[in-house]
Amino acid sequence: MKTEITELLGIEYPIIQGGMAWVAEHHLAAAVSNAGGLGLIGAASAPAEWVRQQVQEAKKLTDKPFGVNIMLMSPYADDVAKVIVEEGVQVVTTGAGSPEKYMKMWKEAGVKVIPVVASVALAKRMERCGADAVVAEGCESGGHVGETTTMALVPQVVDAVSIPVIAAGGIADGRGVAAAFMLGAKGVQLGTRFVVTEEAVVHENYKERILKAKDIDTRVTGKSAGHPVRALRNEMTKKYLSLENSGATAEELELLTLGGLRKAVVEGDVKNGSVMAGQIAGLIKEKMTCKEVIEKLVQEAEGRFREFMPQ
Ligand code: TUI
Repeated sequence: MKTEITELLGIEYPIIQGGMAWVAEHHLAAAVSNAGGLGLIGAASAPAEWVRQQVQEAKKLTDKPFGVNIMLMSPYADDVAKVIVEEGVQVVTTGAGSPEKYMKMWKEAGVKVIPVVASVALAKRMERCGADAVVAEGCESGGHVGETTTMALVPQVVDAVSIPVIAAGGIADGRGVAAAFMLGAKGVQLGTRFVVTEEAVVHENYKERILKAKDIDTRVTGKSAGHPVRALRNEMTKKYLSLENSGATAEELELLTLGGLRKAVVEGDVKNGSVMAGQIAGLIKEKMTCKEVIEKLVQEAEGRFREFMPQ
């Protein structure tokens, strides 16, 4: 499975682990990188010094390339952007905004920059300002989502840019990987699948909730506030959506979600917390190691390719 993405990043398989807030810390990132994919540390809304420490810890666990995801709505984004350069991080991915203002600094330092985009327009802007690749993330994903599905978004982004495109959203097995390649992607990014791994430092209740999830179990809250977030349905999403439908203020709604992801990931409160997960959660039936996940993805995808293209 050699592609422009394995070449660009110096990794064995074109499989990237999503930079999930609270979930993607150094143990998970190092495990994915050691298994031949690209692990990411999710900076989320954490202070820059936490990110620095995570990068230093990951370096102790792996000598393979790994990256950091910056959530651009974070109040600490400017400082995290500098830590990336100071710590010699090889790859940065960005989410929930445009990283244009950091591009010059990162490119001068030789950092590979891969913005996550949910539209063709942003993908084109990112190519123009020097991005090395983009992640086209469909709205099947967990967390902060755009409008368009992976199936519709990926080929449109592929046609609009010349840099390699990585597909994300709705992928959790080798069939999804093969399908993404058929759409023109040169790599895949998976989030939810990597939450349910031995190495993910996530409360067992969260992993169990994903294992029990069915196809129709996710909900999107926050559309009215302009920050749509996909999570597994529970007491929180129920209350949120009924308040949102009755025209509650942004402040009232925020009270319901404040610290919600931490509550679910760290405390295991999967009733009142925010159990962010993608629509593919229903496909995930067992906890595995990151190495097992990656080996299975590759084996299944190669099986699909052989079946349809026997030569
Ligand atoms: O960023 C993500 N997923 C995330 S971030 C996150 S942390 C959070 N927690 C609570 C509330 C909100 C966020 C959880 N999940 N994925 C990448 C992504 N980026 N998806 C969509 C976008 C996006 C959307 C609009 C990127 C850019 C954009 O507009 C930028 C512009 O300037 O046009």
